[in-house]
Amino acid sequence: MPETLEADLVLHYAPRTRSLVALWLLEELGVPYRLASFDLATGHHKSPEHLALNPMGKVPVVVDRGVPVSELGAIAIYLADRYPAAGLAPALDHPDRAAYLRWVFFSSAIIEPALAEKFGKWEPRPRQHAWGSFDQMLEVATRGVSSGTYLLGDRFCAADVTVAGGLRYAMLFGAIPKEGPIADYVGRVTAREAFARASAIEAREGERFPMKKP
Ligand SMILES: N[C@@H](CCC(=O)N[C@@H](CS)C(=O)NCC(=O)O)C(=O)O
Repeated sequence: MPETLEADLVLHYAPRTRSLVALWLLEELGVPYRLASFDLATGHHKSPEHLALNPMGKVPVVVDRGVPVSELGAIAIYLADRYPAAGLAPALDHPDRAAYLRWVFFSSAIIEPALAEKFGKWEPRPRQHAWGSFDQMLEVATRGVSSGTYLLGDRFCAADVTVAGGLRYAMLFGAIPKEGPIADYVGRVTAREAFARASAIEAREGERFPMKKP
C-alpha cells in the first residue's frame, strides 16, 4: 500500500466525505502519499491552517510538494497529469482528451448540482440551470456509461473515478436505481483493487473517528 508517513503528496481527508474519491485516485496512481486524516466534527477544516489550503474550508485537499489543490475535478486532472505513469489521463494531443475533460467536469458541474436539485426537491428548470436537470443528467450519464466498459471505451481514466464517485453516492442515497446501466457501470469501476484499498482505509478511518450521535 503506498500510504506512508513520509511523502511529497499529502491528502487532507475526513471519513464519510467526498475525500474517498481523492483517496481512490491516489490508490489508482500507486505513488506514496501521506493521509492527514481528521474528524469533520472537530471543525478543523474551518481553521486558518486548513483555509490556507482551501478557502472553501472543505475536504478533500491534496498538497503536492507544498502546493495545495482542492476541488475534486481539479485534483483528478492535476494528479493524473502530474503522475502520468499510471495512465489515468489521455495525453494533451490524444483524441480522447476532450471527452476525458468533459467527463471530469461533468462530475462537478452537472452531477453534483443535479443531485442537489433531486435531494432538495427543486423545481427543474433545464433551460435556466447550468446543469440542465437531474433527468437530463441521468439520461446523458446513462448513455455515457453504456457505450463501453468505461467512459472512454476500454480505457479506464481519472474521469471514471470522479463520475463513478458521484453516481455511486447518488445510488447510495436512493437518487438512482440500484439496478440498470449506471449500477452496472459503478459495479465495474468499484470492482477495481484500488477502490477496495481506498474503501479499507475509509473503513479504518471511520472506526478511528466514529460518527457522533446528535
Ligand atoms: N466541490 C468540492 C466539494 C467538497 C465538499 O463538499 N466537501 C464536504 C464533505 S463531502 C465538506 O468538506 N464539508 C464540510 C463543510 O463544508 O463544512 C469538491 O469537489 O471537492
